Amino acid sequence: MKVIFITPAADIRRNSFYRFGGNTYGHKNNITGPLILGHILKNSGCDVECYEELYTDPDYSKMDYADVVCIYTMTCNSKRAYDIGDFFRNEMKKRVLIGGMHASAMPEEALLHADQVIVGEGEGVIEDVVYGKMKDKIVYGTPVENLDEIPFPDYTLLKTPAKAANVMTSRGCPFSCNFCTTSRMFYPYRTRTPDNVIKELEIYKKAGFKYVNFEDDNFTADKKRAKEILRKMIDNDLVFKETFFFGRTDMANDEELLDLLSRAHLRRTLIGIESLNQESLDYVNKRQSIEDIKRCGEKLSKYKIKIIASIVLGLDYDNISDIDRSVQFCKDINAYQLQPAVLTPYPGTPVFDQFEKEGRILTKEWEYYDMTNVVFKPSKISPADLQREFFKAAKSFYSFNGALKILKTYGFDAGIRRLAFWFFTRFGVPYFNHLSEKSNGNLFYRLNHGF
Ligand code: B12
Ligand code: SF4
Repeated sequence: MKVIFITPAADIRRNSFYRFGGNTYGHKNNITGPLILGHILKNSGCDVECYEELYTDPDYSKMDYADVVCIYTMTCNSKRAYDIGDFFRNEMKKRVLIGGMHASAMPEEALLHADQVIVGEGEGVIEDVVYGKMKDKIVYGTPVENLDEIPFPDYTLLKTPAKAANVMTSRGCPFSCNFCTTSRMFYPYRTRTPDNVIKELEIYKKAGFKYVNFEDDNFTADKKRAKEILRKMIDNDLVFKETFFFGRTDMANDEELLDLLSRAHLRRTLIGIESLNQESLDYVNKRQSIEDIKRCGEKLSKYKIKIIASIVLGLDYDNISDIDRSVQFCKDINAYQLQPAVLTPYPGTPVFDQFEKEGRILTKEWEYYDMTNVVFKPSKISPADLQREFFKAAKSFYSFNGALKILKTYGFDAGIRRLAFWFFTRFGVPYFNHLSEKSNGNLFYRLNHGF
């Protein structure tokens, strides 16, 4: 049986300008789910191909050979996923399965574009669904109990480019911030043993990957286990050129951990700073103090770990000056990158339920749910001002002088990348102003003139 997996990208992410910008942001990489499920199906005798739309446009009209088409969804690419689903079902007469983050929160909606929808983790059910043994329209997967028992992502199935291999050493997170989707989709928090992770890294080393990303939602949640993995990486010569990971400010309380992270080349980390307003941190249930954030900034620079500082814009207790303060703080700690994220009420999260109840959701056009657009009514700022703040934050952080500083500290490649950000972020506010006066139904116009 021939099975095709597709990871769609929203329309805006498939234009050349965006793809060029994406390339300056990081190394090409892929979500692991389709490569794991594909591996399970390959082991059962299927012929599997996986495609990822972020970097190239596969020609679906030539895929008449497929028996089953499996499509992943996150919220912002769900419209594109549904279009692909409709194309394969209606034009190519193929069987379509849909799964992933968004379909798991909105299975009835996804079912309008698929023959079957799988909710949650797919490992336990994918074979039975593909071979027609489970016929329910909506199939509920159960969380994998022992993550060491599932196959590794199989990159030989991937027909589109990947420069970095993504590794999930755990699933979920022991915390439960109110805007977070993953700690709910992947529940409860589970970990793999260090030896199992090392076996996977050996494969990527042999395959010639220079970069690896630890895409765990919170790699350092269990510090003892993280340290064990890092020691084994160092001892077994499994250190890559650079390994990205998602961390949390609490990792700065453990200097032995920071030293190991640095020695194992886990030297680029995304940290959820979220806000410098303690009321906001408490409101999102972050369980993090301003002191934790400050200590983290200092300690990580001591160990040469680059911080990608993520701040959330539009929290209920934040006003414009709180946002400006957060951006200034990220500059002060010389963060390597800033990731301003507009608060996004993803279906399935408490913040979605709250805003829905309060009538504050402005639109359910899911393609705008990508953390760069305002899709709800903030409590202290107007929607248009919040949108403008997003572009202003990026512009103010990515200054020309900041780029020179990064060039001096981290070298040529990092400096050039930063200069590209400086260039792109100049256009944000004019772009918003231009679209917000163009009455063609675009989101920015509606944010400015009302829905
Ligand atoms: C790697 C990653 C990326 C990579 C690659 C993504 C890509 N090519 O699209 C990069 C960095 C490029 C990226 C970009 C973005 N990402 Co991203 N990303 C991830 C991350 C960290 C890991 C994915 C992963 O491997 N998960 C682990 C595996 C085991 O899970 P899985 O892939 O979901 O697969 C399981 C199930 O979903 C299911 N399943 C999966 N596919 C299918 C298909 C079928 C048919 C079936 C039946 C089942 C099924 O079974 C699998 C096994 O259990 C997730 C967080 C997370 N924990 O998932 C965020 C995440 C998916 N990203 C997110 C977002 C918002 C984005 C961006 C919009 C960010 C931005 N502003 O630019 C973009 C959008 C990109 C796009 N495609 O349009 C959000 C999505 C939230 C939501 N509810 O929609 C997440 C959840 C992170 C978060 N903030 O919470 N991302
Ligand atoms: S710490 Fe990060 S991964 Fe964990 S619940 Fe909060 S936002 Fe989600």
